[in-house]
Amino acid sequence: MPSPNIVFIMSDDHAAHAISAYGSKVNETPHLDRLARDGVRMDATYCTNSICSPSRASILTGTYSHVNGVASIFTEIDYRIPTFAEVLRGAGYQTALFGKWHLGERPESAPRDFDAWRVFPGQGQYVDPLMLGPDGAETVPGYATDIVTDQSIEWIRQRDPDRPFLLLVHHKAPHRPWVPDEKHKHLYPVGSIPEPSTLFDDHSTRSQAVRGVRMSVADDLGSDELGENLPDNLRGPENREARMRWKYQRYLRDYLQCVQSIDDNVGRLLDNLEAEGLSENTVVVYTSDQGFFLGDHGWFDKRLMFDESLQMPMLIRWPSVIPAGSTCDAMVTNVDFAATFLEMAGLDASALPASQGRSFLPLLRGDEVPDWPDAMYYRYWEHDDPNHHAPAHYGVRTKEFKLIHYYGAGLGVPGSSERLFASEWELYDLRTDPEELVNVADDPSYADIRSALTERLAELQRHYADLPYDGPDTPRPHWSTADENALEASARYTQRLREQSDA
Ligand SMILES: [Ca+2]
Repeated sequence: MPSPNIVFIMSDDHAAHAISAYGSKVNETPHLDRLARDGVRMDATYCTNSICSPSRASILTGTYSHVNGVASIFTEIDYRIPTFAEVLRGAGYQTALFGKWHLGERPESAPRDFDAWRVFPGQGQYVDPLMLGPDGAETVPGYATDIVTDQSIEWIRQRDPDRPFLLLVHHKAPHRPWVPDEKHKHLYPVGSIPEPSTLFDDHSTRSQAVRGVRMSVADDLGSDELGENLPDNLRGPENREARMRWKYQRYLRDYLQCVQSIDDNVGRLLDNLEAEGLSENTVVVYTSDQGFFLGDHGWFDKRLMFDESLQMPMLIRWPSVIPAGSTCDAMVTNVDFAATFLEMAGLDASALPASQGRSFLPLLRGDEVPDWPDAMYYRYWEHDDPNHHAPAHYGVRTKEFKLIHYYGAGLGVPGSSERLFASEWELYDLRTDPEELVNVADDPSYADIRSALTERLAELQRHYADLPYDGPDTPRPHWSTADENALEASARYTQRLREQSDA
């Protein structure tokens, strides 16, 4: 069989629980569901650092943030660590990238290893976006999700049909600010959207570090993001419950309308592959750079290790290899993607020597893999950032438990603050508490389990050559582009937020 084409569609902040194939209670995504019906639904794909740039760097290089140097949104890709796109291109693949990059735009960090590319600077814009390419910058009229799909379809049309291709389709949607396309503005009207069961989570047993995050839908989601001013009668602590509900409906309406454009455009791309006769030997992947809180626990945004943020949706279709309508509940991470794509292309993982991932292609075929890992390691580095104040933490997730250490230090990561928080732990029993509502870290009946998980966490840190936190003098990894640029950007951002809050 000739090497397959790989179409990797990645959206930004699209949680699995906003896809009907994953049992969404809030929306319908018929075209994404086609992928699940014709391929495999991955039920335990996890992000190793739940935030945009770091996830993208981990996917491209098959490495954790402390290896590739992209620990926060203020760091940039460091090409001393090779990418799977580079390896595939070297093996004869045609390569292209359209959409969000978010790993730097300077010559040192701009996309390379692509025969064609057009990307949004930074987070990008939804309407008439500016796009950068090898020949400079240009404003492209239209709606971002349509544009990225148009560019992808056009590139497929003009490719060399005698060689396999890798196409990265990176949507900006549904990242903030949620700006839907006109044609979806009638969907999911205010008042119609079911609320999550944990919308009013009181966080009573959680760490102080988690209680301090500024990601509350009721209290931290601003009118500028919702595009509508909060009525006066919803202000004040006595109106918090009504305010939560009011903001939740508007937040989800806008978010789900943005998702609907992705769904339409995935359908358009699948139809195009069909029309080109490419469906059979093209791997189509749909994922998002991380999950997102959709009012779960009263929050928006991501960063934390709770499942809504940790889980990445992942649907994969490859008709000649993957059984249609299958599901896979083995734990895989975004660090495993690169090795998997190389194996799909018939290449050895040693082609990417820095990779810390393992190919999960055998799992996709439906093979039993007895020694597949039953635990994953997570680390969030962007400590106490000026906007969300999410604490740095690392942890281990198994099928049954999740242990998290909030160690409370920035360790020089661009975008982190210098404030040190007290060391705190959380433990969740996912067997009895799948919604992660009751922290049992200090419950004596869990002492043995906590002890075993602590050892497991240490093992994983040794395995991935990461250092546990051991006080403010803990050695600091190298942060890519080191960077005057990233540090300056971080300082400018902090200053801007200060000015906004003073104003
Ligand atoms: Ca993201």
